[in-house]
Amino acid sequence: MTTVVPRSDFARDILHVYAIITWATVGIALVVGITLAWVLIRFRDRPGAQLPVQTRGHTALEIAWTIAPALVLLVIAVPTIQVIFRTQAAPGPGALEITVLGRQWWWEFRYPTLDVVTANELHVPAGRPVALRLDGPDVIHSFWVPQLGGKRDVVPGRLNRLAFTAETPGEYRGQCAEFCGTSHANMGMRVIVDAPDAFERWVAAQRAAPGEPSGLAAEGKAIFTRSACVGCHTVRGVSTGALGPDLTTFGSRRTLAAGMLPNTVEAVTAWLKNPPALKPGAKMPPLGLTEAQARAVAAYLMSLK
Ligand code: HEC
Ligand SMILES: [Cu+2]
Repeated sequence: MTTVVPRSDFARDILHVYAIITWATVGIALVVGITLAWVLIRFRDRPGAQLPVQTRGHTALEIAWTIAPALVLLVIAVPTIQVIFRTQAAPGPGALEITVLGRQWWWEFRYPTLDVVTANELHVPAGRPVALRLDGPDVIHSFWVPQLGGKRDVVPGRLNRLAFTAETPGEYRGQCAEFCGTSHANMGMRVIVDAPDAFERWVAAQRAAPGEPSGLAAEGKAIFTRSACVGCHTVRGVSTGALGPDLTTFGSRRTLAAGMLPNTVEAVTAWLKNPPALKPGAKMPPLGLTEAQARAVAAYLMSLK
């Protein structure tokens, strides 16, 4: 999770500017440090030393130390502005459109052209530009996946865009980068860059109708459908709530609660019993499920792949 190992065109552009600024400031630090050391030694007070020559109102000096910083700023500004324009440009045709909604304290990802909705784990194909539309219903968040792109703010009522082409399949961690309340620090995400055929398989799996569960999972489904869950969560074909993450293929996610916990039966069971105990401020209330009920519902949710 480091900006200095970029894995997209966007992240490479950012690193380029970052490198220019780093080397420019290293150079300035050296010049200033060495000059200071030289002055301290050369003009130090010695017994019987004369006062050094005093300089006042030296026009050439004044001009020099006005122009030098202006040049430094120019060296930094030109590539920075170029990169700002490049990373704001509209993505080319063929880009995959994805809507990113920042919510307290999780991420929703919608693929309007593919009819897929998921949360906290964004799948993108390697080598194809993706065009993110950043929007959000509550407060300001910031989308940041150091190796791929960002930071770009997610501002309610204002559409921001971010486009990048991921280069290498793998899993990349991201984090909300704008303080947004109690569990801001727990608002992580994962971007999973798939090879193109693996991405196609993932999309097909997301769109497939969920099978009918059996055994413990069937019990869990019965509890789910008669609980408040259905008012907040969508499971395609079962419920249409919109306050919490879409759970249609919850079992295919690697993590739970915006990257906080591994997606295991134990963690899901603990989560269902008392979400705010695991994630401070979580906007899912404890629903009074017993251990056995929570296990059954966890079995059901894990079966949704
Ligand atoms: C008042 C609305 C509400 C109700 C009722 C509710 N949830 Fe949630 N749920 C949420 C919200 C909001 C989140 C996101 C919490 C977060 O990560 O900060 C969430 C998260 C989850 C997650 C984790 C999803 C993920 O991908 O990380 C699961 C699983 C879940 N809920 C299952 C349930 C079940 C099962 C029930 C019923 C027993 C239920 N929820 C009832 C709002 C609700
Ligand atoms: Cu935040």
